[in-house]
Amino acid sequence: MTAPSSHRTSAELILAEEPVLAHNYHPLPVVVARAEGAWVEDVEGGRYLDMLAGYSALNFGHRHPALIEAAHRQLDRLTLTSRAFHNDRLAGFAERLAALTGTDMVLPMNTGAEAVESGIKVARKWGYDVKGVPADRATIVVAADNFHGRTTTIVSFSTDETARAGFGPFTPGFRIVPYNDLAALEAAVDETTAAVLIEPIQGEAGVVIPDDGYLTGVRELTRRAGCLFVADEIQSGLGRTGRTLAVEHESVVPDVVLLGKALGGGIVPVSAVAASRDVLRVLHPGEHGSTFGGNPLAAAVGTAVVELLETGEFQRRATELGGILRDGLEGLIGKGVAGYRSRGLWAGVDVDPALGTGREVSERLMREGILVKDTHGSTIRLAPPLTITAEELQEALGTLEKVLTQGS
Ligand code: IF1
Repeated sequence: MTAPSSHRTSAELILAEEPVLAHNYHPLPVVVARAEGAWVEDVEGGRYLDMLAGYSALNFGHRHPALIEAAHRQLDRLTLTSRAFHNDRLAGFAERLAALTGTDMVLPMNTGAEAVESGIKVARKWGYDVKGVPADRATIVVAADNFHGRTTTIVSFSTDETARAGFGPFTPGFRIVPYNDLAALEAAVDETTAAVLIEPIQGEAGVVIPDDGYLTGVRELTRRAGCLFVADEIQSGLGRTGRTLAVEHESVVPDVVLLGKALGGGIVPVSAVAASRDVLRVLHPGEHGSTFGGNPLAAAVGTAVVELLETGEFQRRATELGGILRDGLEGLIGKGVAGYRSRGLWAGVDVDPALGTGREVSERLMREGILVKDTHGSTIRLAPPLTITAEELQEALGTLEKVLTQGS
């Protein structure tokens, strides 16, 4: 008779996963049991600073009071109707989200991948119905080293073999060009192109920030070519870089904005495609949908998230604390940090490979009470909740320096 899971140790709980949980992840050996703000606590009571924040799904920290309150309130009223009926939360959410993102129509979905897939379908349909691309000939141009999700269509245009191998046959209609290369992008766009789909900053690639002017160039190029600029802000958006949307750093307004992760406040999956009516009006009843898309619980939490972002507080925090993060990383150059890229409270840190792989450094940091996630090779990603305090951030940077210089 095994102990109830609430009394098992981390090791016992990790072992219990072995036979019963698909091995599609290699988690750090920590079993989280509770969390608040920027802190998580494991089953043995160990506390960690969460410098991953659910890959930017926890921009407002774990269990932000306003978001939890909105969820509790809605749980006691109504959670799901399907879109076969109206509900009294969805229009308000769509209005507030459209205003926040400078768009005028919203298609509510659930996961980021669903928002990307919906964005692809809307762009193709816009290509056929509005641009006049011949049937089934629409192309969409994407960037190498992209990450847009895990569906078979999305991995069809991934350049990461690990994400693609064994999942073919793949969806046609995508052209891949190097990121941050306007000439290559120009050469790939033609009369069949419905859209250019890019991340304003490439997350999984290691927080790769394009040259100043790249996003402006994409905007001008897609306008000249008469195709849509679709910005995947699922990870870069909602305050992470110090602006509501990362494209704002170049004052660029895409045709379509894809949102997810933090839109659900770290409580429920909420994603959306936000665009002008000219684009989203290509969808008619019965042509697209989702059981849970736009459900009242998601809409209530999403509305509370938008209200937090309307204050500008989190964007300001990401900018101000991002300065501390950048100064801290700058001070570690040559002390185990080979290089870094950062914008707001988001950084990709290239650790000196001689000190170990990203995974090894992540495990050392975990033992010192800091949770991060490696991306590729020796790069680790730092993306703390935007609610982190300056003191907590300094503590995390101090621990990073200790791990890199003392190799604990
Ligand atoms: C994993 C990282 C990976 C995203 C962008 C769409 C999606 C994501 C820019 C899809 C999701 C997640 C997926 C998760 C780990 C994480 C991730 F980049 F954030 F680190 F994988 F690359 N667009 N990113 O970043 O959203 O369907 O997951 O809600 O798959 O391991 P989703």
